[in-house]
Amino acid sequence: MERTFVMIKPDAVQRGLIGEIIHRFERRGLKIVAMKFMHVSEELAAKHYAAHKEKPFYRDLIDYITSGPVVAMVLEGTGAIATARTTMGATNPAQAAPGTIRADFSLEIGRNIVHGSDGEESAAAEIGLWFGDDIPGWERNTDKWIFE
Ligand code: DAT
Ligand code: MG
Repeated sequence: MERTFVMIKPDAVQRGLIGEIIHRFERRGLKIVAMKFMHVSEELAAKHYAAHKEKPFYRDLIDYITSGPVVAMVLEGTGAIATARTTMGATNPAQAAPGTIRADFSLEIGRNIVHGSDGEESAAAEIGLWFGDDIPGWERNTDKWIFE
């Protein structure tokens, strides 16, 4: 079963949206297999956003993600990587579809409240970086009503 890394960013934590965001993923059927409330070090932020190092917005991005606590999690389910991304909506909330997390709760690209891995490679790398590679699975009583 596919796994993806999701992070509730500092703005969402500050705005009291942790429960609301987790609710969206939970309700969709994605299974939480790891989760922690934590502060992001400069070092972890740099590793997480290494692909964006040369971008003009890189410094702002690092400042933003280290500006307060976040909630990091690993979600599991059928096509979890793409499903989490469609539940989140487009990177720029101005272009995100109504009903997505980003469209419903945010306005600007630099305050887009949630992160989700964008592919198999980044999902594996981000899960390893934030949680290590030994996350146990668990059997959810509702699995057979959500997964065929
Ligand atoms: P996503 O978070 O949807 O995977 P990304 O990986 O392209 O998007 O970029 C990571 C984050 O960087 C994104 O959530 C917000 C910020 N960002 C991306 N493009 C930006 C831009 N053009 N200006 C400012 N911030 C940007
Ligand atoms: Mg990305």
